[in-house]
Amino acid sequence: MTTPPPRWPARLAGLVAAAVALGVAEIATGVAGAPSLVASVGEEVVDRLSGGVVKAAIETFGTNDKAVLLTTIVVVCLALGGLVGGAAVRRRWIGPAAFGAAALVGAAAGIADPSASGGAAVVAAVLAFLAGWSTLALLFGVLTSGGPLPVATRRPVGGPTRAIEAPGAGTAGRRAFLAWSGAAAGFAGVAALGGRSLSGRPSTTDAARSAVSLPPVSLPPPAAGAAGAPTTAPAGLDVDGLSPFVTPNDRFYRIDTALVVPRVDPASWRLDVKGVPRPYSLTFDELLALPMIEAPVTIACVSNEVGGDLVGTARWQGVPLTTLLERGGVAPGAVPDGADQLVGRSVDGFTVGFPTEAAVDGRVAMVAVGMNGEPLPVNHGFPARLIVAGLYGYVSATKWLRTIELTGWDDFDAYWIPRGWSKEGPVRTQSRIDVPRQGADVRAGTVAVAGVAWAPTRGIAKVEVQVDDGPWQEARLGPGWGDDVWRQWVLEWDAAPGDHVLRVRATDATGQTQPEQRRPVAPDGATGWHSRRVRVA
Ligand SMILES: Nc1nc2c(c(=O)[nH]1)N[C@H]1C(S)=C(S)[C@@H](COP(=O)(O)O)O[C@H]1N2
Ligand SMILES: [Mo]
Repeated sequence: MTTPPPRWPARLAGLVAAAVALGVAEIATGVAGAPSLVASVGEEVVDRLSGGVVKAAIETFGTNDKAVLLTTIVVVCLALGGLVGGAAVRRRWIGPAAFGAAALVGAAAGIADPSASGGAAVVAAVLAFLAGWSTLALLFGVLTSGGPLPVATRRPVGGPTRAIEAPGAGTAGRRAFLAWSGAAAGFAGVAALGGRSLSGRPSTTDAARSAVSLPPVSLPPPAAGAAGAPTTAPAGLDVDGLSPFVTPNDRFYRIDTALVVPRVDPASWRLDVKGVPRPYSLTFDELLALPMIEAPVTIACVSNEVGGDLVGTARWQGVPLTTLLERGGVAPGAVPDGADQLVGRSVDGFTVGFPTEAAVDGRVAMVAVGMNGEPLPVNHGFPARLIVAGLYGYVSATKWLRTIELTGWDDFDAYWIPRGWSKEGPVRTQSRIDVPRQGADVRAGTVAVAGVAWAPTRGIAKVEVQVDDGPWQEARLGPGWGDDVWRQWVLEWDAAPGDHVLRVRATDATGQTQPEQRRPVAPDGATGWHSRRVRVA
């Protein structure tokens, strides 16, 4: 007679087997230098979720959205493993079937993931399947017999669907089971950590990036927008806590759908220029050999909330889009018939689309290879990305650029458009208070209220601050560096004791003042005045 065991040991066995499978997948992808299967599954999840959910995740978790998603996937896998273990007690086939199905999902996600290697994903999935299944069998064996390899004579006679006995040898059996489970879990942890640290080792991309030396800039910045912009940044305002005038690369905001940053080898990379009269392709060296501009531009994310920090300013170096289009036979300044949309596609399949007009109307619009005097950081699009002044990143700023293509406005909708975001994405005028911080306690007397305001391509004409219900007072603007670049601003406030609300609003150089009405980031950028509450003592 066989007594069905309590389900809990079996569930624990399933959970541990799932952990071992995940650990083996990590070590296999790590050795191959390929992205984790968990990350590839995450990429699929991101692509399948509605844009609203993705944006909500970005808003809720900020730059931690990726970590939260990956952790969730791991926890779900472990929980499913537990359920599978519980169910497999009576129906043994459920174990291999479930691990096989999970391996198929992982392999399929790896094959579909442009930044993964399909071969490595399949090998990792097969190894994970074998590891998960055999761990489950081993732990069930211990549960049955008190040993990993059930002794034949102790095996109960029964069909293939016979249930496992309760831990055979009472306390000793339970102890053996827990010991084996602990060992397997420890192995899983070591494998996962090992796999992760292997995959974090410096890649050929990092080496190739350090070997790049940016050529000297040969063209003057375009006349419009950056008019009169000096090449070196003017010194910004010196106020404690105020955003630096030029954002250092390692402090620049990062937004993208990539769970694993694409690591592009510049030696095999090509930029394809399509939809022009004479389509062509450039190597990275050929791109670097073309005449370049350097221009400071403030870029912003459409998901930037009022007062948010998804905005930054850098000196971008690159080849003007006009140069690249003319090389393909487009007449200078012209928008060819039926080619009024420029689409930028990345190596990982992300796309943007914006009016071709914006590429040729004289604003800063380039395939950038340099950011603040360095080759593009990997996180910001190495080896090349698009930068177009005055357009939100989701319609213009393709990182890890692979192709630019002219097409019709109605012939293609880029990544975020079917996910509910506006097809056109001009950057709205916004202003932000950096100091004092929200809820800050400040001492009565003179207090510097300071922040930044931006209206790329239009320029900032005026920034005003209101204290409580008082009159709007004009702030002093920091140095200008062309109309594409934000302005720092500061107001010396004579703060009286009590609770106060500070508000800011900017007016762009066309005379438009930011509207007071609060509107959410979707579908085309937030509106409203940023405010801060402070306590003066
Ligand atoms: N390949 C790729 N490029 C991309 C994105 C992306 O998801 N994938 N996101 C865009 C968005 S929404 C923004 S706001 C900018 C952000 O650029 P940054 O990360 O360099 O600040 O990149 C753009 N380029
Ligand atoms: Mo964005």
